[in-house]
Amino acid sequence: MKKLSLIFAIILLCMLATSVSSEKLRLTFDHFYDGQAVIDAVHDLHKAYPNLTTLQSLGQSEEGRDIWQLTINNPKTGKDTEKPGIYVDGSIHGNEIQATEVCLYLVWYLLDSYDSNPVITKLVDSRAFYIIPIVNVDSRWHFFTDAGDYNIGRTGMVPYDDDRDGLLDEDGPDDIDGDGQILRMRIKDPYGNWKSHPDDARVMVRVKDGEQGQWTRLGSEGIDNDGDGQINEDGPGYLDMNRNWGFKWQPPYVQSGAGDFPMSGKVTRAVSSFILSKPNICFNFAFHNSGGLIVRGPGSKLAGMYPPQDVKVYDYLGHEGEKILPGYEYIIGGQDMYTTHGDFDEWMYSNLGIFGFVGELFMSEQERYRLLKKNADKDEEWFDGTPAIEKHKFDDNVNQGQMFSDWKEFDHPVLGKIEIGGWNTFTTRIPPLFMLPEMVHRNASLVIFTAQQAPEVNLELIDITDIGNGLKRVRVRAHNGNAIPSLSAQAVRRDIYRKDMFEITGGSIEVVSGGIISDLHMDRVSPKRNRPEVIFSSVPAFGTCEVQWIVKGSGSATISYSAIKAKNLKLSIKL
Ligand SMILES: [Ca+2]
Ligand SMILES: [Ca+2]
Ligand SMILES: [Ca+2]
Ligand SMILES: [Ca+2]
Ligand SMILES: [Zn+2]
Repeated sequence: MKKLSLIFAIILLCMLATSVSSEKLRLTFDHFYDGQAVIDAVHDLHKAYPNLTTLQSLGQSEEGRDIWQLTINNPKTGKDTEKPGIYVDGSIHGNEIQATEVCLYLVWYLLDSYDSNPVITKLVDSRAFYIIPIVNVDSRWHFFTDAGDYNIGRTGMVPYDDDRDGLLDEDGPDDIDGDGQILRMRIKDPYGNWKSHPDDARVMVRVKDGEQGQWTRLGSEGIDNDGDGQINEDGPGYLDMNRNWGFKWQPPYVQSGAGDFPMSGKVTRAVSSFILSKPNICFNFAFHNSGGLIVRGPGSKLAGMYPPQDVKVYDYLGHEGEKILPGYEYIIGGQDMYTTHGDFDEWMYSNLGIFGFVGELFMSEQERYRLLKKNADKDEEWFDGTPAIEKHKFDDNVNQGQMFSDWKEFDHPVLGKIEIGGWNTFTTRIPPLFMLPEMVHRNASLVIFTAQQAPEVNLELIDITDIGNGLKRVRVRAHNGNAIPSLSAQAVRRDIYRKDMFEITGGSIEVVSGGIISDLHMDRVSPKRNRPEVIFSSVPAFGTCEVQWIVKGSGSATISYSAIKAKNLKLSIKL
């Protein structure tokens, strides 16, 4: 009897064990992943899908944290570098936290849908995805552990003397009331520029000329740590990792946060070395917040104009993106927003010829509390696209007051009686949690749509014609039905990569001539002077590249197409 119950117990345990291990990993997006939770999530994903993923640390940050990079590739369908690569990263600005959730969701969604959704299965089998969920690992970590606010923690943790007094990071914001957040300070002042809003005392409105003031705003919560008469003048950092890249980098007096020299940040260097090891990357997404934008370069006039063929690629994907992300706008950074030097995106495109978008996640306009018409007073305090009073009503009635800490009196050691209050840490640039699932899904969908548009080349024989004197003319066509070309026009004009290579080989043939067909119908060919058996070109977006050879001899021959950013192909023919 005892034996029997023992056997039953073992059987039961085995059943339990299998039911646990066969359960699919679920990542939920009803919360933000703090520093350790992100590390756990990428490791769990790798463990749950060991055949489709590789996980590595690219090196350590300034504070010694690993920069985790996860690759999604199915080795059964080829090496990752033999497929078009899509690079996705998040949180190069550490306070722009939801960028990481988009990366995690994308990874989870692709892996979870593999095998069950044929669209995703096909995509994962034919592309390589390179994901770095957190670039600025230090600052995103601090964002969750230290008292912070939505604007703090953009920097890489490289000590920097912002006020040039010889001391590094000696006076940052302080949580002086101990509530775990850095909020705003204000002081009663009849000569101040602000007064309370008549309908909502939490909101301040700028006074009109001649009007009596009520408040002066004093900026972020803090004290004068070093006694120099200024408050919060030299906070932690300031290396802006998205101004530190090596294309037309400008020093800090031109571009604040640029660092001492291009690629001076440990993380910047580690990420760039990784990218240089994957020449198959054809598109990149770098997620930031906020604004609801799909941004392309050029970020500054120094980058010059982008070639029109590449602009067409950007426009096609950008306009589709606007439909995938309702309310988001596709814009040109340097023209429609502000000038940036040394940013990642420009380095990727201008130096490496890799297309890319910056995804500015979340529009504060979504926190509206009004009908679809703009009727707000322009003098009110606004947050991005939303007047503060509307945002308060949204918070009160749609988010049950979780977004704002009401003004409270506080005895400041230097300023005396002040008030501390304002929008909480996880607001303003960051969506309320109930909006997070849709945000991550729609943005991952734009990545997936773009990945589907990676170059996919088909090679076909047009014809083999006997042209007399023992010569045969062989014509082949490479066709790309997708929006991303096999090489960007930037890559071609700057000679960044070896071009796509068409080659004809065969035991008993001699290649007499070869070249790119410039007009198939008019039989126009640009012959190649040397080694005509090898022809270099690229396959445009939604287009074709046709080549021809004149060969002597007969028997079987092979035509091969080899590309850095598209799959290699072979065609066997009989001459
Ligand atoms: Ca200083
Ligand atoms: Ca500093
Ligand atoms: Ca505080
Ligand atoms: Ca100070
Ligand atoms: Zn950013």
